[in-house]
Amino acid sequence: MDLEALYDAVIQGNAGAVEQGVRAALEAGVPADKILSEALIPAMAEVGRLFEAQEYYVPEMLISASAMQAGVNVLRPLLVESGAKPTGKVVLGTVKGDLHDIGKNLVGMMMEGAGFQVIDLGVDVNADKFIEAIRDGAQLIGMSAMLTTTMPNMKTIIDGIEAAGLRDRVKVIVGGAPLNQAYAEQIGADGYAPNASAAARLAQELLVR
Ligand code: B12
Repeated sequence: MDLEALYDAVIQGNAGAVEQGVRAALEAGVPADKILSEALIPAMAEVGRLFEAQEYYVPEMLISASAMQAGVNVLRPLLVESGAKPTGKVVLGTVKGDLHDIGKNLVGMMMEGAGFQVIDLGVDVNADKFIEAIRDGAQLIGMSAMLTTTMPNMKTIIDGIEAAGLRDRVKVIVGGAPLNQAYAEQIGADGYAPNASAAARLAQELLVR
């Protein structure tokens, strides 16, 4: 299956075809990051466009998300491959009120691939859980938000970390489709990255230097 057929299979929400297509592409020598960036991720962007155009509704979005996940599961071992000893402890979570986790999961995989120990707090994560993770030794936290309505919760969490007296113990990075560098600065984060590989590079810059 070529990358275009793979793209279509995600949009159609055909998890079996996506899984097979990813395996076939890998066997044909297509690199894992190319399969992600040229088929799976653009397909989800198209699903978002279809949702906005009211051609897709939440169930279709969910079915496409599962299909994408089936492909990502095949790629996972290749993305996290790293012989290195952990270079730092990273804690990730999608912020309170937000259930989108595909992007965060990819960030986790790229971070593991870059040699970090990654602890994933899941979705709908509040300040208390991040604070506990910092007390447990997290050196960097990465927050994800995909909704304009949940973005402000990132600031609430940063404020909570500050109020707990822990802000200078941890680096905070943020990401998700509605965010940008200016917003990250506005809420007092240490950095923003637009995609998973940039997120791993940013974590390295902030921690390993
Ligand atoms: C799949 C999907 C869903 C699935 C999520 C399944 C899952 N397990 O994640 C389901 C069906 C559950 C869903 C529900 C909803 N969704 Co939705 N969803 C999407 C969709 C189509 C794709 C998101 C995705 O996975 N993209 C692919 C990944 C790889 O990209 P990414 O998440 O952006 O992540 C990358 C970067 O952002 C970055 N990154 C991400 N996190 C982090 C974190 C850090 C620290 C860093 C540095 C970087 C980083 O790196 C990632 C990898 O490169 C988007 C459309 C879109 N264009 O994004 C809409 C979208 C986000 N959803 C939307 C909406 C409105 C909803 C609902 C409110 C719909 C409803 N009426 O119920 C609900 C909200 C549920 C909730 N409380 O969270 C809107 C948001 C609009 C807005 N401006 O707020 C969008 C944009 C669709 C649209 N165009 O209208 N959704």
